[in-house]
Amino acid sequence: MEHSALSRLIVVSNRISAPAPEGAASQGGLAMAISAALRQSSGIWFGWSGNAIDEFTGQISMQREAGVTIATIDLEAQDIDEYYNGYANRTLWPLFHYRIDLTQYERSFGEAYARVNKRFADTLLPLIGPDDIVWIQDYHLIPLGRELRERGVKNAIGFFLHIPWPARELILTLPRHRQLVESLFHYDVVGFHTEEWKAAFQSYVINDADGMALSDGRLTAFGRTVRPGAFPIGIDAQGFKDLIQSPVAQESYDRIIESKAGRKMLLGVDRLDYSKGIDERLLAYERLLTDSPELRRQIFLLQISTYTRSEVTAYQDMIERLDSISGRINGAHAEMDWIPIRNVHRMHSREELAGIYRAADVALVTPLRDGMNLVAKEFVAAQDEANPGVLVLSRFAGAAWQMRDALIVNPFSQEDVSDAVKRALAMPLKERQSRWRALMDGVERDDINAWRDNFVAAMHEARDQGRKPPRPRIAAARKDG
Ligand code: ADQ
Repeated sequence: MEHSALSRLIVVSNRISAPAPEGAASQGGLAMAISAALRQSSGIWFGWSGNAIDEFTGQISMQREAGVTIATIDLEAQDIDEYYNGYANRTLWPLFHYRIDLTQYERSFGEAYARVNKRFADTLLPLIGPDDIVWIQDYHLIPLGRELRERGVKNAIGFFLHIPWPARELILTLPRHRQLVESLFHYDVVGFHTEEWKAAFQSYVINDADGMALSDGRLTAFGRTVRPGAFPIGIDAQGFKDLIQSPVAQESYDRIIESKAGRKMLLGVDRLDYSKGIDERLLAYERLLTDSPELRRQIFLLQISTYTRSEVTAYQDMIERLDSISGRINGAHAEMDWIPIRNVHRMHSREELAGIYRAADVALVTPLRDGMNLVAKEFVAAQDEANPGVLVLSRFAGAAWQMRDALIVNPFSQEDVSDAVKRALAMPLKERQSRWRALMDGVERDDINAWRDNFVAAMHEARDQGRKPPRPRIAAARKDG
């Protein structure tokens, strides 16, 4: 791809994962991919520092880390409470994950969301050069494009949503839903993980916003045109394979193998979140133990769930529920030398995780709704091709659109999940290998770099199209007439 030397990439996200030195083992895939693109174009990564201050100043703190310029601002405590813990994590997150029962619609949250997006726009504006391309990430910042346009920014601006786009019946419950969707029409490109989320967006636009789909795939509504696209995110597949070779990964692999004592290990790895279907997974596992007593003592489940978003009550309730379900199952089924569930809440390094994935026989990735789900891809990348584990994957994860060779399940059905686990445990080596090969080919092809390059190319294309001289009027008239 040839881009103008003056064209820098500016990435904006709520939080920034600090870039580690190039190739550093513990860097997350998204941070790695974005940092690499920023390095290439001498770009900037802009976001909230994570710090609270008494009164917003708009002061930007600039740092260079591993060849990337990081620009951060501090937010007021009230903003963090109402915008981040409020509108982002108590309103949009549950609603977009189909949990209308957990969604809170408080006017103060919506006001803070608008206020913080204006603050982002005001502080970001002076950093944007005439040829820069601006790429905004995720649901915290949907209105930022419109705010920049209102301040005169004519640059190509793209937006990528990391979570699902919900069905129109759900988004209609959001006060001022029209305004939120209208904001997306100020971008040149709006990206989703899958065709399903894109279609749900399109369905709202056509049915509820009097919009129209053009023959080239763009959508028009609100007097504007946007290009929606499916850009499935991937992982740093090569980097993940390399992690397996690290001493830390080897050590965690050895520890698990030793502690398995010849048993088969089922594995769940999740951020502790109600969208991940952890309770439902434990109940499906309980069902398996009850219905297939011959498997008792032959298997165990290692469930690693890391506590995030501790400010939000729904998450505090979750940890109690999870501990109580796993405690009950262990109490009912454990024997003096066998515990059916290892329930772990601590955070693991990426290297440790790689070793744990490799030692697992079956991965249970069973979210009730998930934009993509990278754990599914990491598990595949970590397997030993001579003896790979089996992926059981929810049909409601964006990843199910790509990973067709997994055992696809309905996470709401305990029987379905329990049957899939039985099938995975009994799967012959040849079938495990052929399914794994097909999955791994996809993980390597559609990796994080492909995701980034495709999106950045779409933004460049949108910018170049915007710059083409207008077609002569006579030609247009002839075509129309
Ligand atoms: P998340 O909801 O965070 O991301 P996911 O895609 O599964 O979900 O990514 C989780 C990441 O955290 C993985 O890289 C995983 O290794 C790591 N992780 C989870 N538990 C961990 C633990 N206990 N210790 C260490 N690491 C752990 C959002 C969307 C997803 C979408 C991504 C990327 O919700 O649907 O796939 O963004 O777009």
